[in-house]
Amino acid sequence: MPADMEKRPPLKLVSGMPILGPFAENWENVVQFQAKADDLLISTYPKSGTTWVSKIVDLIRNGGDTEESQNKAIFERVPFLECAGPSMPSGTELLDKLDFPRVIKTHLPVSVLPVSFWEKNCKVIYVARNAKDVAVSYYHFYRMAYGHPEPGTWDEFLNSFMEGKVAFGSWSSHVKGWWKMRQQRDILYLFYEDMQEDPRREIEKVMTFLGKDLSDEVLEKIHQNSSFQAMKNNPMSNYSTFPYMDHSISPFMRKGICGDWKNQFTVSQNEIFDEYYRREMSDTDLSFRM
Ligand code: A3P
Ligand code: EST
Repeated sequence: MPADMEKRPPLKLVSGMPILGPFAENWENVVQFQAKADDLLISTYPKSGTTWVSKIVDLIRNGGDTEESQNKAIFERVPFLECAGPSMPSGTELLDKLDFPRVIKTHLPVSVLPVSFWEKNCKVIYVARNAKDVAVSYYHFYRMAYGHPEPGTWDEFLNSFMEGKVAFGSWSSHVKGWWKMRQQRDILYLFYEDMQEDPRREIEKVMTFLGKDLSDEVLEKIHQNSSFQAMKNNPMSNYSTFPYMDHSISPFMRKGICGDWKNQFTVSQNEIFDEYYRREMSDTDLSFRM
């Protein structure tokens, strides 16, 4: 870890949204970011399948060429717009050097997305995952990725999550905001649970959205190469080459399943969470499978 890095800096607020300390320092560059009309945006709340769908998109775009997809790590092929930290290029710097057309990752809610994405009418792929599995996955990510504040105990983290006092704020506002926006914009709204249920079907949805037509053979290759095991074993997609993460605490590619929350929530936490969930989701037709 570089000497100039504070291991667990506090979150900061940008336009009312909590964000990682170093990200807040670079915020002006994010606000000013100039999207191009052919940029493809991959948007998610953290831990909802961002890396998985990034890998699928990357493979579809290069026609299933696994060699090309291997020449750089996924976090370099699909730069993270608002990312910034000591001794590393920021997301906006990486994007300025990237060949067009670009694929861009973001965790920003609709309310703070740089306006140029709306002005240029960029295509967006949004992935949502059920709140309970997101909370569990996020807790383990906070533990392993320095740069996040101390998560505290699981119970403390779960309370912060329900209060929206975690990086990127409230899960419910995020998923509902993008769900509403899909009626007005060119947004493909996917669910992690559907990707688990039938990855081939969801890969085909992405292919159609990108205006591509690939053979069954290529689609099968993409399916194999984007499976949990293949990505976990692949240094270009398992974040093992990324600094500031301790995979011995919890690997980035952790479990990759639906319903892991059942191993983490107590009966009482589950009751409290269900109450929170009913409250937050009473004003939307968006629904999740747990
Ligand atoms: P778990 O912590 O539940 O295992 P993100 O990329 O948005 O940070 O999301 C990370 C989560 O997606 C982790 O969840 C990770 O294991 C899971 N994931 C990543 N690639 C996957 C794949 N190919 N199939 C299923 N799950 C995957
Ligand atoms: C947060 C969410 C995410 O989906 C990916 C990453 C990669 C960049 C990470 C950040 C994160 C967590 C915190 C850091 C940051 C780079 C420096 C910072 O310490 C590890």
